[in-house]
Amino acid sequence: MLKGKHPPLITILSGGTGSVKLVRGLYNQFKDIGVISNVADNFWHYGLYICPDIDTIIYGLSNNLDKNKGWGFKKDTFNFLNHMKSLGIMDTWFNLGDKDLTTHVIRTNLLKSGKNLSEITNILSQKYGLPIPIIPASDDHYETNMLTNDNRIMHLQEYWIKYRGLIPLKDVFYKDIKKVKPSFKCSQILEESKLIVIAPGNPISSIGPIMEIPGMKSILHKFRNKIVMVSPLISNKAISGPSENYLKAKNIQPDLKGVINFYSKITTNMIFDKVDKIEIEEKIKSIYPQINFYFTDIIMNNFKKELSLARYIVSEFY
Ligand code: FO1
Repeated sequence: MLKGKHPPLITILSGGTGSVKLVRGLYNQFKDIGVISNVADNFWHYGLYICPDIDTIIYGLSNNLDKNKGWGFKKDTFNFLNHMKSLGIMDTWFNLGDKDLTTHVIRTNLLKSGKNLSEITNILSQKYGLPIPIIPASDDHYETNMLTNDNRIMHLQEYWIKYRGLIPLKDVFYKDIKKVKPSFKCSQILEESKLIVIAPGNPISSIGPIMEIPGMKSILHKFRNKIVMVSPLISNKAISGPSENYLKAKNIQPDLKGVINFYSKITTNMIFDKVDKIEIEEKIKSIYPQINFYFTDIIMNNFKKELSLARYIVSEFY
């Protein structure tokens, strides 16, 4: 059974540091929400299972997120990592804070005791006082991998953090996704929700891995009239992060039209920034007659703006 009221009214597909702002805006004024989190950025590090997107949501909604970085625990210390660095035996490119480390130790131990990721996420989010369902898109492990121009394959985290996203890319793919199923709660909450919001996360590394789970696109297509996508781009540029780079690597036009096309099979409602109204209405709208376009201020660079975008979504679509 899902936690909270039944059914949750709004479910957000979320991943990465951009999504949490909208999730926080909705949570803070409209508690009855659920979150489906990307899991393809999960990875094993020092023998620990790390789920950055799930943790960003748990920390973000419980007011424990380091808001400057957009990830990790606020005011965390790095004693463990610094000592690791001083020993010089293992890689230390992934910045694990001491409090954050607790989450990964607990999660890894619970996984080893036989619990699945949905159960563990539920235990952690309850401990952080969150009364809403935070649901991994899948309980199975699969991962976003990058194929570089010089034919190296590496995990997204290694590409983005160790190599700072600077190596030219040939492709991005979701390793092992064919073996993966949506988590039980994920399918259930999509069915029950009145509104599904696609957060302004990276289409390739945050939302794409959810959409590409076998069976997921047809579920989303069925619910396309109750789905609304919030654009990750403004004026053809990513609000933050490497969206354009990853879109190019997937041969998707790295601009508004590319994003509209990417999401056009699974939603009929898209929200863009006001500054893009003229371009979309004059050049793109007629190509996608099935899409309803909405325009508002979508930059969430402070808490007030997170709330006001959330309020706009609730007032237009609920
Ligand atoms: N992002 C960074 O750019 N550098 C880091 O060292 C880093 C550490 C880290 C630790 C825990 C965590 O939950 C997230 C962390 N992130 C870091 C963010 C993470 O790489 C991305 O936000 C997501 O994976 C994007 O989906």
